[in-house]
Formats: sequence, C-alpha cells, structure tokens
Amino acid sequence: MQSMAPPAALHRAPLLLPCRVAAPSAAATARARAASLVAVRAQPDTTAAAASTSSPDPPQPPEFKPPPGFKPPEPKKFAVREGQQGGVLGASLAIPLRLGTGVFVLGYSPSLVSPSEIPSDQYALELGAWKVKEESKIGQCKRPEKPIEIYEFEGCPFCRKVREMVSVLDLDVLFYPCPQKGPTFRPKVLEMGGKKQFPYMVDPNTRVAMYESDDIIQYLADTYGDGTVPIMLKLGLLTAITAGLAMLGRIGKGNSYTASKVPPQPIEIWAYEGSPFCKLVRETLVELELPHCYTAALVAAPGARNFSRKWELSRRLTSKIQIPESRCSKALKS
Ligand SMILES: N[C@@H](CCC(=O)N[C@@H](CS)C(=O)NCC(=O)O)C(=O)O
Repeated sequence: MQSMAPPAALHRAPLLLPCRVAAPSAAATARARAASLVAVRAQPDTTAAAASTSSPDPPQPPEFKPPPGFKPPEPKKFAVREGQQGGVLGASLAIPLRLGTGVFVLGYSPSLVSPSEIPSDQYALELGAWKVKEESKIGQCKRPEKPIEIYEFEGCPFCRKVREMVSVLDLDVLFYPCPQKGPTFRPKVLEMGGKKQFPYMVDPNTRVAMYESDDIIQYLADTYGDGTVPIMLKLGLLTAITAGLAMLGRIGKGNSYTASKVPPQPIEIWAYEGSPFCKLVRETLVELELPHCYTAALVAAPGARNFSRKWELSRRLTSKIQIPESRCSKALKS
C-alpha cells in the first residue's frame, strides 16, 4: 500500500477557494450560514410525555416550525423529465455492468417482517401486509470523525471504483472535483502528492494520503469497513474495464472544466454511486469544479441511516422534521 503523510497545511480546514474567491471572514461565514439555514419545524409529539406520570421528564426534542410563507412542495409521482430520458438511460448502463456495486451497503440483508417489528418512526418499504427490514454491517464499522477528502473526477474509471467503495461503506466524503483543465484542485493535488494523478485521497483523521484506486479501496475497507472489498472491486483489469464501460453511456460528461464561481461553503449532496440520477448531478458538480460534501444515501441499510435518509429528506420538505446538516458539513464546522 502506497501511503504518505500529507503536508501539515493539508490538515487545516479543507481548502475550498485557494485561487478564485477570497475566503470570507468568520463573521461573514456565520452570517451567510445563518441566512442560508432553512428552519423547517414540526410539532414535537407530546403524547408520550403526557401519559407518563412517574418517571422524570425525558429530554424534549427542539421545537421546529416552518419559516413564514413556507409551502411544502406537492409530492409528485416518479417520472423522468422530458428530454432527460437519454441521459438517465446512459447513466443506468453502469448498474448491470458493475453488477449493482455502489447500490447496496456492506453486508446488506433485507427480510420481510410484520409491520409491528419496525419502530413507527422508522421508514420501511411496504410489500402487501409485510414490511422490509433492512440490515447491514455498517452499524459495526468505525466512522471517520472528519470527512475523508477525495480529489477526482466523474469520468475517470479509477475514481469510479473509489466512489463505489465510498458508497458501499456509507462514508461521508468531501469531494474536490478535478476536471481536465480545472484551475483549482488539480494543481493542489500536484502540490500535495507530487503528481497529477486521480483519484487522490487524504484522510485527515489518520493523516494518511495516497494515490492508486486499489490502495485507497483497501485502506477504506480496512479503516472504515470490515476489511472486505466487494468482488466487483477486486478483479484487477476486469474491474477497471467494466468501470470504464460503465461510463460509455455518458461519454465525455463530468470530465472537462466549465468556468464557474465557487461558493464559500461546499455544496451538500445526498447521493450514491449506483443511482443514474445522482450521476447526472455529479457530472455537473465536477464540470463546475464545485467542492461537495457527499453523504452516501444508498438503497439499503438499517434504521438510523442510509435508505431511510432519502425518505427523511422528503419528509423534511413536508415540514415534519428538520432538514439536517450533513454529517460532513457538521464535521467541517467543528
Ligand atoms: N493506477 C491508477 C491509475 C489512475 C489514473 O490513470 N488516473 C487517470 C485518470 S482516469 C489520471 O490521473 N490521468 C491524469 C490526468 O487526468 O491528468 C489508479 O488505479 O488509481
């Protein structure tokens, strides 16, 4: 495994705007953050508290209410927008070619259970009279305190391999896009690691930095998984070939820089590598060289995280619960 200690400068707060935009002052950042917060509030459920007479009051959840004038969007039926079918179809090619790697988390196992087995506040897919209980090994895996930083671009098959592993391990990652001719993060990689080669990973938790997709994948598996790497990620040349073929449907996308204005904070995105819809969004983020906090939101995994998270998001938009900050951006603040 090739690894190296990155220069100390790397382990300050992740660098977002080295060249094009002056970093905002702490006060300006705080103001911008306060202004950008969407306060979506829901009434706490007080039934349980009212029924309880003997035990001390449990800690109350914070009270949330929607900002004035907030209108929850109307839920829409699933549909692919006119004109987008080709793009989605092209991005979907990866699913069979990569045998669904990046769609399910480590050790995913679904089972049909009676609805009473699923806590009422937890989302579960319904199948007739049954609910789908989803379990995985992620709950037993160590989580990085600070987001892992990965320098890469969408159209690179070696980067795709690493993104699949990130999804399998349900990791929060701060992606620094490095499209061809990108003026900001490509030179940064050269400065940090000594060569312009992608993917390049920096783990600020362990002070490990490395090139080479296979090394990064094994490092992530050992550090934040159970040491195992999915079969589709350890077939050597075949892995690289299928990862390349998986991109044929979106050839030329997510590779080249388009002039852009970088925001003062990374964009937050809930996505996963196996989703063709997420792919289209990521292509644009990469072309615009926009750093993004990526919270893996895979199809699958139990209770508190993963699958339910996607549904929580839509529930948040119907003002039932608060829009959370991603773990990634929260970690950046601390
Ligand atoms: N063996 C390396 C190969 C990485 C590689 O060749 N990456 C290409 C992009 S797909 C690269 O860095 N090309 C140089 C460039 O884009 O400037 C790995 O597995 O990570």
